[in-house]
Amino acid sequence: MFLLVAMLMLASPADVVISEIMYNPDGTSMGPDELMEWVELHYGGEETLNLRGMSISDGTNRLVLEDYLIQPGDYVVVAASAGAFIDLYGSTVPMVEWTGEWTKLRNSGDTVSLYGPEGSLVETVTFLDSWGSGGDSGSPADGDGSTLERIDLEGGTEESNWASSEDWDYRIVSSGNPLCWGTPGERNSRRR
Ligand SMILES: [Ca+2]
Ligand SMILES: [Ca+2]
Repeated sequence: MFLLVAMLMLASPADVVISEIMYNPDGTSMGPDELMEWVELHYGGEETLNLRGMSISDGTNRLVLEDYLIQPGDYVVVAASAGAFIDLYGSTVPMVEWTGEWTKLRNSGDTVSLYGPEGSLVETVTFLDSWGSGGDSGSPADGDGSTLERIDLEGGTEESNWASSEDWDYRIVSSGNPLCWGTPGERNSRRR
């Protein structure tokens, strides 16, 4: 019984989810894909977790997360370029460092897989550039500055659980851009 309780209290990489994806940044207002792509993770566990050794892959490239203690309920950003990200979003967004090769995310759609430190698959998101379009012809997440946001963080990775991010007012004011570049490090605008 003690062992069972102890196991339940362990922080688990399985409680980390991919919560937001910037796969096709707006080249005009943000910058090129190779600098401005990013992925946000959310941790739904109940004990502090070190993300070290967890990895993200698109099936070709793999990046491995460095030491980062994430608290229950928190978000953290994995950015293609930390410097470019901070230039655009500021330095207050929580970010985790990584080694390896950035998982260049195809703008036509791609697969993003999250792995535990032992290499076990946590989850896979296979998105298309039509996701988040809400039935319209084009999705704001496909190059217009929005991200793909996971609506229900405890829900699945299927299309119906993702939407394009909505505007953030202060960014509209400060940047003059009609879109917001997502909600990195924060609760998703489309979260349910
Ligand atoms: Ca891309
Ligand atoms: Ca977010």
